[in-house]
Amino acid sequence: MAVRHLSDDDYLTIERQLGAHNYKPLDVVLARGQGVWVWDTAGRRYLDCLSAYSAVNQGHCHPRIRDALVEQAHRLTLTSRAFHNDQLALFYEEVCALTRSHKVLPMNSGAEAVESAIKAVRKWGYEVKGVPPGQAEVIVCANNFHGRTIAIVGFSTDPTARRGFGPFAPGFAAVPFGDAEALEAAITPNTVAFLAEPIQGEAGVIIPPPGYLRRVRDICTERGVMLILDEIQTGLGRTGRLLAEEHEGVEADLTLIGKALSGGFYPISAVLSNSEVLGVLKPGEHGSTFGGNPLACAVARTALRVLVEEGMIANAAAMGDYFLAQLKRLSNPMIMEVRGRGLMIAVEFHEQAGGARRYCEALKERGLLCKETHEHTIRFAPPLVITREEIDWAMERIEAVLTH
Ligand code: IF1
Repeated sequence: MAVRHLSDDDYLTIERQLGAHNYKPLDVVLARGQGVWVWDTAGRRYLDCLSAYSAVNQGHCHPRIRDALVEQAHRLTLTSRAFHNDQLALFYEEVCALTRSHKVLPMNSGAEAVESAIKAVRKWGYEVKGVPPGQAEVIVCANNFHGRTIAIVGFSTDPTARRGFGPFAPGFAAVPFGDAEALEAAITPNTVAFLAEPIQGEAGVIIPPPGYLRRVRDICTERGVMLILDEIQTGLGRTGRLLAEEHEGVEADLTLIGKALSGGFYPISAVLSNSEVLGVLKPGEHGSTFGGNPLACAVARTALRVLVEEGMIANAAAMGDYFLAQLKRLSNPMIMEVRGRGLMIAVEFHEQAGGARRYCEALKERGLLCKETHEHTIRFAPPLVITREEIDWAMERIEAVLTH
């Protein structure tokens, strides 16, 4: 599509006039991406330390995924699920083999995968566990982030995510993240599932105590409660393992993936089931126009393949350790904590530092793009293809900004 050459101000003015103001982006207009690098309309280069919130784990415009998209786009893009197509079964086979899953429900956005999992466990609760109709409960964590739909923001504990959007769906209770005993105490005979992120992303890369997920797994097994792990941000290599649950050696009953499932080329998400929960869904009870479409499946198959074949997961582990070690050496009394796992890293500042946004703006001026979360924390999450030299390049700029 030919690009009309507007000035950056023109782009921002049009967005301000015609777009809903539901974001406050950094003032940079990007035009091109390749690997860890993106370029703005003036040709200035930036190292992307957000990866579109972990949707571009494979690096921007990965050539093999692009070719898969283009090749499939010449053949067949969408049939609806009223008919079969020649990509869906192959996607099922490959994603199940890779994640040791038994069944898959393909959707489009992460929130849709979360909503689909909630529908499935509720139905499982009524039909298999014997929960009285309409009484199913799902336990979630305080400071969760699982998407922006009404049901999901209804169980958010963030006032900004909830304000003005009620009334909300009943049947949810929140417990502190990282506290397995609180989960155990909150379970009732009507509890059908516990939904959690293995590491809370939006909350600021909150890593639970060692053994927490192991304990949660055991509690859910003992009490007949389905464990749903939302790996939409932590999954697909981000934390240095294919799935973050692997760090604790646990297997969820339902695992949610999205974002990097397409390497940033196309919306596709999936509910992966290690138990027969997805078996309760019968024809006509759930669906989506684009869910499981051949273009999404062709892209996802290649996105998963390059993740594994090009050693991106091991690279995320090695480069994450290196990046974290460099960041921990920063000397600035305003830094409260540097934490992370793999290439999911955060630097949290004391409130007196005046907020993380100004650091992000200063880093942007030096060619590094990152995003603050909840005022005082900067997230560093570059594509998993980053090299040691590129981290050193980033550290020069981070040191110049974060130690003054
Ligand atoms: C925004 C946050 C990150 C997610 C987890 C489900 C979803 C997300 C763990 C829903 C999506 C995105 C949404 C995007 C910004 C980004 C985000 F800041 F919002 F919270 F990554 F931390 N589970 N996260 O992180 O997936 O429906 O968006 O495909 O809404 O601003 P989605």
